[in-house]
Amino acid sequence: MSDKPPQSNDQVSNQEAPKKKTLEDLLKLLALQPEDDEPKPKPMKDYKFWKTQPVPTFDEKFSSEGPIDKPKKPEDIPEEPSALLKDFEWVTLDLNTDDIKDVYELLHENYVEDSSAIFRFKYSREFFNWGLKPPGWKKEWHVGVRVKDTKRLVAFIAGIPLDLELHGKKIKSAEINFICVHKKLRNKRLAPVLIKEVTRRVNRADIWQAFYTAGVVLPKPVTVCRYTHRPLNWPKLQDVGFSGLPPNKTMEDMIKKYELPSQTATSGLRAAEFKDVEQIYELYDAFHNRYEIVQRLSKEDIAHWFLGSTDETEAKVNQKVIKTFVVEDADGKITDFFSFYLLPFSVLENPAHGQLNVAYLFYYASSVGIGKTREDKENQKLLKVRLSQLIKDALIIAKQMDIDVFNALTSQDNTLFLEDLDFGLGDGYLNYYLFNWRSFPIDGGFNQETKELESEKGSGVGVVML
Ligand code: MYA
Repeated sequence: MSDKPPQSNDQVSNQEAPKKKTLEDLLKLLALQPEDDEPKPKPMKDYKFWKTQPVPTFDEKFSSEGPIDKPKKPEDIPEEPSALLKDFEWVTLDLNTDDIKDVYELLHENYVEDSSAIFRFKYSREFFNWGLKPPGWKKEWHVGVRVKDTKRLVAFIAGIPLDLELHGKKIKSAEINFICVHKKLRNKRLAPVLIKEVTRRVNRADIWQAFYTAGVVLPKPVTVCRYTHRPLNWPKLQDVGFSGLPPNKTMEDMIKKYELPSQTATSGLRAAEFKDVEQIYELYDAFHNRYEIVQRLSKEDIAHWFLGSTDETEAKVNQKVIKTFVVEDADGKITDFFSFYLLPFSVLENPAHGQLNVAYLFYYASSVGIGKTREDKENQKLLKVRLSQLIKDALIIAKQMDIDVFNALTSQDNTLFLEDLDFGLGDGYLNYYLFNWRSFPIDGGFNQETKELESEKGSGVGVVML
């Protein structure tokens, strides 16, 4: 991990100058991944916690998919959490109250592992209202640890309900995210305690499987995707310290390379509205049959995840975070949609820029891909053309919104358009995990040996996590 702060631009032109942070470093940061090497698994015996959990080992061979633990009942699970050290207490955070502020402050200060401490995820009330309160959310699954005396929040883990479908089988699950331990309490085995507590609470609700992603390698990923990034505002990225000018290129070359038309190209493209929920639901549901692992969404979920909330007033506020666009044809039929969410970085110690605006590709669907598989080469060509146009429009809209960089993984059908739209391969990888479920491996959109995109094969991953 580099401990040098980003250097100014004129230092890059000098061959002897220290290496600047590059966009790849930014992407590692976004992936919450150490800045040095690609994460590698440890020997299984060294996973002191994970080797005790119902997860597959790295070299395990199995011939059928399914749960790892023997079936249990909620009554078999303790009613109370296990004890913490005497200075700390368990809390259930109520994100309808000011607890939400404690959560985004803890994460702002402690979530990002950037040694120069210059870049931090800038979470907001709207981000967590959207990301942690989907239909059916449970207060009990937002678990915190506070210091008894001061009531300061020092650790957090969140679960939300997730209707997963894996290789055609529906699995009622929890999605676990945002585990965070205060920097001063790191490496004291608090993370396993948090994980066990959220497991207890989820099990008490009669749910026995979970889905989660992480930059670190744990036993055993069901798939791995690679981060990619598409600069929209090269000069600003350079200003804040992520320039990485390729050899023999000037700033003008880079501006030209990433130039976009000022207007979108798809006719009938417009912002999604509540009246579209039914049609987005049908489109999303049918399109997602093409993936091996899928998040199934109800109509309420569609309103929440794509319009910001099931409540129209709250949705307007949360639309600061989630942006969805539909394509409506002349007959009023919605043929496609795409969405992206915004999570900026605070930039500390920079006189010109206090914030880096970052967009993340979220879900999309197109009628072009419905009823077809990845093996259908002719349809893949058509889908490539359609998605390239749609996501190019997403980039244009993001640019109009003053977004500086647009990120996407190699999941979904992204490999069909990433290269054509000048997304660069990042050094960050995202591992996908299932708790208490054995699954056959799923393609993640890049070749694990060469690390290159698998443009034709694509991925089987239809789930996007925040
Ligand atoms: S991914 C986002 C992760 N968060 C961050 O990167 C924020 C900054 N980092 C931190 O706050 C801390 O470093 C964390 C670890 C909290 C990550 N997922 O307490 P420790 C294992 C799972 O001494 P700390 C996300 O949110 C590690 O291998 N396990 O370590 C998804 C070791 O175990 P083992 C992790 O650094 C969360 C043990 O923890 C992770 O102080 C999914 C060390 O503990 C990680 N990201 O704290 C959670 N990082 O000895 C699982 C380290 O075995 C959910 N470890 O190697 C499982 C499903 C539960 C519900 C089930 C319901 C049915």
